[in-house]
Amino acid sequence: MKLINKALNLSLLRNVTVFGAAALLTACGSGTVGQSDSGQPAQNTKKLTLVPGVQAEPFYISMQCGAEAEAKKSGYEINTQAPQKFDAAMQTSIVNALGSNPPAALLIAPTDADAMLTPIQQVKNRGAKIIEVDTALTDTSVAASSISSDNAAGGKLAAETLAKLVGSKPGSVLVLDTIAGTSTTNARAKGFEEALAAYPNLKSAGIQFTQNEPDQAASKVTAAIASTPDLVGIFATNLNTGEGAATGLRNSGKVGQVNLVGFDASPSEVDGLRKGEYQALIAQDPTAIGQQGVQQAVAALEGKPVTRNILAGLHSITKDNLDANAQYFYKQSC
Ligand code: T6T
Repeated sequence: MKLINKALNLSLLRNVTVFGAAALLTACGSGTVGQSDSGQPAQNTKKLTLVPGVQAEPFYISMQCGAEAEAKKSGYEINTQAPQKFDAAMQTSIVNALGSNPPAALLIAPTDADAMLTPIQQVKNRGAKIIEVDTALTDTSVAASSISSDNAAGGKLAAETLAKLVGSKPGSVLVLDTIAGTSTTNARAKGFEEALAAYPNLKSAGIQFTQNEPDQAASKVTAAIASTPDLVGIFATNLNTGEGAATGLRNSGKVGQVNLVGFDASPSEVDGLRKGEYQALIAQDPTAIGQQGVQQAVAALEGKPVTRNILAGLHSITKDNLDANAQYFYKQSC
């Protein structure tokens, strides 16, 4: 099956431009000695911190690689502090610890669109610029800029891709989401379900949450196969749900019989696509998200124009165009 490789190249969602206040550095004056007017320690004016959603995951590793390369180019330092799990309480501890010594800018992938508001706002109150990378807060007044994939469009692209794979065969389709409150995967699931309505032969078997745990995704797939004999497709909204779904299909002996469309392009997913466990992947461009995040942080700090919303590219990858899309495979190290 030939699928259109739909590249939504880095484009501007809305051309809303804000001019960041010039970073005025004063060692004394009305503020505390040794602090900039923004409230940060003066020695931190070239320091950026990246707080991803979770540690040691290829999506965020690729983002970190992009951010580090861009920071080096711009003469900034960046350090990364990632929670052990994709968990708002764990991420809050990391963000709270920045409070007494805030970086000039915090690049963050909020693990919960609402629960992360207070800790992030507190870092902002201490003078740091806030840049959202990948996920976002519901409250759009906090970040100077947000860089992400167009996740609703990604969900729609996944539905179109799955519909082409299934053809005219009637059947049910299951969506595996991560955690309620994750802005990205929730938007993908919603975009998928809305687009599915255009295909009368495909019936939704609902959206199941997996807590971003591959094991939970695997057991949801095994259960769905047992309870839904006409299951023809699964949309896994991120790499953990995808990796779990592939395990579930293997355990049930249904590889290749139930179409699996995954999101992301981790080494394990790419390997699974090669082996026929997945029929398609929607790859994001986390390296570009990291690069753009740093560019926007630097612009905000240097009083240059900042773009409020930036969309990164999405790429539909199948076995047929796998090698041509190798540049979008996620990395395990920089
Ligand atoms: O899909 C990415 C990311 O975009 C999402 O917000 C959370 O999950 C991933 O990190 C992949 O596991």
